[in-house]
Amino acid sequence: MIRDPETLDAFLSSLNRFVRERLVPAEELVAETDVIPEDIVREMKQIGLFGLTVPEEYGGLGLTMEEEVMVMLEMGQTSPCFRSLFGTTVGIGSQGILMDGTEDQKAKYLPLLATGELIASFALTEPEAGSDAASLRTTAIRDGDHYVVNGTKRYITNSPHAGIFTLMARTDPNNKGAGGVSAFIVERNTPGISIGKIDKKMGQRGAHTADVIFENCRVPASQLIGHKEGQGFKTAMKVLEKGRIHIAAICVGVAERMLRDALRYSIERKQFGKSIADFQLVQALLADSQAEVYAARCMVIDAARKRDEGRNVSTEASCCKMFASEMCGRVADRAVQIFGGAGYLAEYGIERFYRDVRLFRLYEGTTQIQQIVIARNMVRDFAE
Ligand code: COS
Repeated sequence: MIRDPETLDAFLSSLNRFVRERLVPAEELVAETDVIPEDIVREMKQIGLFGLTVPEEYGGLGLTMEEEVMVMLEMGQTSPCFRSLFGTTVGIGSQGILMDGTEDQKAKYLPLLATGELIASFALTEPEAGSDAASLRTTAIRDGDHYVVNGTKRYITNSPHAGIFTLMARTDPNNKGAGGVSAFIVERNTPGISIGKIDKKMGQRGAHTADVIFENCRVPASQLIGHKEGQGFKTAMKVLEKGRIHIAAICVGVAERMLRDALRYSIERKQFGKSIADFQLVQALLADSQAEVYAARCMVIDAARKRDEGRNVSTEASCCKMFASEMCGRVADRAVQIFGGAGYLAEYGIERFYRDVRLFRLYEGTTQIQQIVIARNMVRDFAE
């Protein structure tokens, strides 16, 4: 759903200018230094990127899913690390509060998240609990007015910068499944939290992940999301479901960018006396990529519209995440192929994207997890 096309178009065209004039020229610097310059972060806050999904009454832009997808298609036109900076705050880090938090919790945190004053991270994954998220071992044991949290969370995006964590922990140690898990808002400055060293990753330099370690960390009971125990896994699943459409949109945007770069190169690059774009085998690489980008774009917009209509989009969200991330990987591979030897060199930039996009098939649910979700839903729907 697009609420007001004119306002959205104005926002998207100023974002497009910002991406082209500020972010694209900074890509190499960020890749070299692993740091997004402060002035760029400031501008991202001013534009409102940290408040995209926060409702207007809490100071955000309150975008619908379809509008958010449009913004992510635009953000995909540059290195994915820029999106990552605010992605956990507008996405998985804050959505649990928005979806299941109490009015007090929303009023306290959402306005600070919307301005970017506070960064949110999503702490679900653990060393021994990745795809099998419901098996998480971090415990939160009630002790008077507090919960005592112990455990380690792994690969937590933006944890070195986070002011709050949406933490999933087991409040009922006798229930080893999803029903024993609760979600909390944990403030970074709570004693007993430490952040591990920043992970060295294959790509997405400028976006930081690290372990978050909880040692006898006393979290006030009022920080339990929705003040309800045993709901944390469902909160996490709902958050991830929305996140999967968001990530799929980014995959489409980045694929468009890589394909445009590859197309430009194929037109400029001459071999056998003509542009390599004139050769049918190169044309096949371009055409297959274009068709797949278009298919993924249509899927993501369709899923977003259905979600805005209030329909159950569990299957669609996983289809989008699976198809768009795999498509993005194929486009990256073809783009490197079109660049030939130059595709292997850092100075042409495409190898950086090739490494960056590999993550899309892994995080917020691997391709194999999306397959499980899709097939399980098909079987369930058939039986109904
Ligand atoms: N919305 C609302 N509720 C949901 C849901 C959704 N999208 N998905 C699952 N649930 C509910 C189920 O209905 C079930 O509730 P009941 O017990 O009341 O029936 C509960 O959550 C447990 O669900 P399920 O039985 O499907 O859990 P499983 O342990 O089988 O796990 C998968 C399901 C594998 C899909 C889940 O663990 C998963 O998504 N794993 C990947 C995690 C991930 O994406 N990690 C990325 C880290 S964050 S970057």
